[in-house]
Amino acid sequence: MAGRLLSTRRGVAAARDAVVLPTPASATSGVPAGADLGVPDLAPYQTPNRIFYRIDTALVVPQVDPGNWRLRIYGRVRKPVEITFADLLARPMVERWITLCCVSNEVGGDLVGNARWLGVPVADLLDQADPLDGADQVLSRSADGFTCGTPTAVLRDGRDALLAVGMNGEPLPVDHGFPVRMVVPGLYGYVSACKWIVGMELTGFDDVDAYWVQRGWARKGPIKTQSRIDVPRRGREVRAGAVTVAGVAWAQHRGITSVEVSVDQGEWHPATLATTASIDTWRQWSWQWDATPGRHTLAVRATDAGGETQTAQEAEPYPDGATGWDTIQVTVGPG
Ligand SMILES: Nc1nc2c(c(=O)[nH]1)N[C@H]1C(S)=C(S)[C@@H](COP(=O)(O)O)O[C@H]1N2
Ligand SMILES: [Mo]
Repeated sequence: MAGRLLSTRRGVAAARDAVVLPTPASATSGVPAGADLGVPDLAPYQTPNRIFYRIDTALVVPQVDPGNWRLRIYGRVRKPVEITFADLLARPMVERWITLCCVSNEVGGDLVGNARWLGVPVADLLDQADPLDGADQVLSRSADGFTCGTPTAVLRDGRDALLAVGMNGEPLPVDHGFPVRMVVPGLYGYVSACKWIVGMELTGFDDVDAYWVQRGWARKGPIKTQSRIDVPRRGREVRAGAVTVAGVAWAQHRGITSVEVSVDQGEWHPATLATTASIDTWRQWSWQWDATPGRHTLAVRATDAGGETQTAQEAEPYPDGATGWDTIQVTVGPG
């Protein structure tokens, strides 16, 4: 049994190594000029695969052989679809920068990352299946039994919802869903980012609850606007004088329009925003602080393109995402 598991793992790793990713019909650039401020300890614009956060309900990472992989689109559709991995790779691919985040991320937490994904637009596959009216939920099924429920309308509203096969220029890492996963800008992972996906059932939100919804999390999971202070690092002492304060802010598919910092509950100072590939990713920000000796509290808040500023009201991640301002204590020593 253990021997078979090991050989399966080797087989899937070898199959992954053999995948040749197609050239996208619609490509994106590398890290855009000005998107990465290069501040030490600030999360890089592009999160490398090896440090990208992971959330799995499965105790053992599923090993899915792309040679046997099938995606079935079924349920309330006029034309059920079944495609192989080769079929999927032969379809026109798009490449996009998309920031993924977890609903269980605490304010200031690190369950968020930004990658360049390569994949097939979900909308094209749904069009082919031709959903029936009233099929308002796409229930994605993973090879490990996990399910995600995504609003059908969101998948068809023109955003870059992808069935991804590539992450940061390589085939999806096994841990991140090889051979195929879904990625949807603007929704938390638990309602959209199904890894090791093998099925998409068109159904209704009233008919079936997905995995985390059965455990009390919200049916719909649009992401909340968030911002985080990365620099100075928590607990780090700095010298009086010019101190760089920096972090990231995200409001996928709405976009971040401003970030502000406040010292000791004083006035809000506008931070400088880095550039970004699109409204579907986080943005780095920085602010120059003229720090005076003593203990200080720094807080950050972001405003999205809808004009909504993050609320100060603190909420737990459960059941639909944390709110509140990331706040850190900094000790400033003599200059
Ligand atoms: N099969 C499967 N897909 C899954 C999950 C899971 O546990 N199993 N977790 C979801 C959650 S809660 C999130 S936030 C994202 C995380 O994706 P990552 O592990 O690649 O960062 O995957 C989603 N897709
Ligand atoms: Mo998540």
